[in-house]
Amino acid sequence: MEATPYIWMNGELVDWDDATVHVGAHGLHYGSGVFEGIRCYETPSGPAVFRLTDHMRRLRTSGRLIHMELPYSVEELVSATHELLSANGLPACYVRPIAFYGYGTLGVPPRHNPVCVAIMSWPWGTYLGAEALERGIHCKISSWRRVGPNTIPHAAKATGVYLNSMLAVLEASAGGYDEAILLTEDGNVGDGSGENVFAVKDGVIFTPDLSASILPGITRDSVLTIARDLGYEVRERPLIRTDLYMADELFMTGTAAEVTPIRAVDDREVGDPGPITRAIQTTYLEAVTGRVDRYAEWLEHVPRSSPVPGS
Ligand code: PPE
Repeated sequence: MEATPYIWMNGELVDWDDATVHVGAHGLHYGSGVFEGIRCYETPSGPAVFRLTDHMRRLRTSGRLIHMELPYSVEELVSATHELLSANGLPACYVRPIAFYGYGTLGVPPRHNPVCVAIMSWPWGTYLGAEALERGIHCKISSWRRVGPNTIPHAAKATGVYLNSMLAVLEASAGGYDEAILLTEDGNVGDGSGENVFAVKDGVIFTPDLSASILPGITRDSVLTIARDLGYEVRERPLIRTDLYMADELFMTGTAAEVTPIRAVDDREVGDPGPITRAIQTTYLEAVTGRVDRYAEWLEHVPRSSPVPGS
């Protein structure tokens, strides 16, 4: 990862190298944290963060789901992000807020552990390789099940949940695949290791509904709006693995992955990205880069000048 000048940490900007944590931090031992993945894009009217407020809302919701009250409001987190991005001065970047139980007592229940909050930003290119957006990727149904709703709240973007994703994606890449798709405990299609999954059949777009232990993706939500605006029928309902095998088109969505076509699942070829995938991908990429007026409200522009510490 490429270092940038500053990280926002517990209310102030600190130098990248100074944003450190004690090894006794609760979050390190028990995965008791929540985080976000957000992208800031270069637009004709300057850098803009895609749905920043919605991401910060989800961060606080994730916290509540694991009994963690964040010490900053959504508005404070939004302005902290603005402060960081104008100090780092990158035209486009990935933004990673994280909140976790810090150093205090050690033991499973966090009793005297402060809630630490940090926001990092750094350049992050395509998530699944340079060709992924253009040509599509090969996926493998994982032998690991996605965490169930009665295991860890699946709507929480919690750090500990990503051990589940890590096992799945390592298994997929060891088998020569680009990405894993995890089924839910009851055998329906869940999420990729870091994406939501969509299938197209006979012109209709399908995606698992929110009860299917998926993360309520903000890209998913944006894509559902875009798809309906483009005139497509969208159905949120349970999908099984053979729905993926028999789909006309498949794609994944996520902040990092954007709209990534899938060309095969379990070596069953879906083929080159189809017209619906392409239309949605094109509109999404135009929306995030400020080239469609209709979605201008999704873009939260970074104020041009904020004081930079020490200057
Ligand atoms: N499901 C999972 C499991 C997931 O991690 C993500 C985001 C999504 C769906 C899509 O959510 P959204 O970004 O709101 O559309 N994964 C983030 C983390 C990636 C990482 O490797 O770290 C992301 O895309 O930023």
